[in-house]
Amino acid sequence: MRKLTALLAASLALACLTAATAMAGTTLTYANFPPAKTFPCIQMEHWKAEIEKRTGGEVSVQTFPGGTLLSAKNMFRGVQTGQADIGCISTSYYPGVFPLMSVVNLPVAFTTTEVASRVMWDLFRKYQPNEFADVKVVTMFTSAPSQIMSKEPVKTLADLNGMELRASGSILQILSGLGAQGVGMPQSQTPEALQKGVVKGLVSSFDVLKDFNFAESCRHETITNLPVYPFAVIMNKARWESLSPEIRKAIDDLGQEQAVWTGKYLDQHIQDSLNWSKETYQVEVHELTAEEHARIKELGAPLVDQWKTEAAKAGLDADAILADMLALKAKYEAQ
Ligand code: DTR
Repeated sequence: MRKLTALLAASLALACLTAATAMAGTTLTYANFPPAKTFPCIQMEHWKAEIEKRTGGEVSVQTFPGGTLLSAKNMFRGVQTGQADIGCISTSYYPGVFPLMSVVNLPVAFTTTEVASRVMWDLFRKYQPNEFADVKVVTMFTSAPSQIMSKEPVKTLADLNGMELRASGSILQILSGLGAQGVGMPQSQTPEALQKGVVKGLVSSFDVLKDFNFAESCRHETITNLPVYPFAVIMNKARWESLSPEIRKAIDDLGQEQAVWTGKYLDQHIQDSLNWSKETYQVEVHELTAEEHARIKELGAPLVDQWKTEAAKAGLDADAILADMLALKAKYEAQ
């Protein structure tokens, strides 16, 4: 009898707790490093709205753009330790930490963000890389192909000689091959570096001309089609495991859709941003010759071998991963 009473009391307590949790709902904090207007934050707000809708308001997401909760470089650790439930990282800001997914940062001439983002997500799903073992991956996407934005014109590659340009990841090495001086830093530090003259321009996708108003100081844009930067949205593992199966399903169902949505948004926004920059600041767009594009390609080639060596050191089947990436790229480009 006493056992039964205890059991009843325990079930009652559990029922009350469950009801209280349901009433209180679940709040998830989501940290991001760049300002609210930029595409990593636009996609964050889209994800928030979708998850709140799909869970019927049971989940509410509290977003923290602009590094207000975690900065670019603290993001990975901050999510692992639970300072934020969710965080958005640019894997290129963590050299050597993501041996598999950094394949997406290689110079393989992605032409759209949508294709690159689809490829990245599929690769992640297929390989479930160990580098993300300590966190739950919510979605992935990339930036658009990278171009040069500078104060002084870069009309030919020779104009790059000695020019300090902010970049990250594989692009730094290509820049040094071109005679420029790459300065590695997260995007969120670029406005100050440009303003102080530490750098004379940057290498990124054209969305930043409008979203950071870089068009005002960088009136010259040179089409280089350098690599895309990979991004991952990650969640604290224990927090993930504490969520109900229904909430987890809503999050999982959104993974690929979110990657595609972000890709489409950015592809369109690149065009809008460039048009806006031409109208507002009369920026000039410079095209390089076919020979100069070939030179850029040549400088990128050793990066593939370097990536393979690093990936093999991390115990990965580099050839298979690379072949899969190229096959996925071809498949989505054909669609
Ligand atoms: N090009 C990468 C990624 C990137 C492109 N646009 C934005 C906006 C905000 C943050 C990052 C990015 C980079 O420059 O870091």
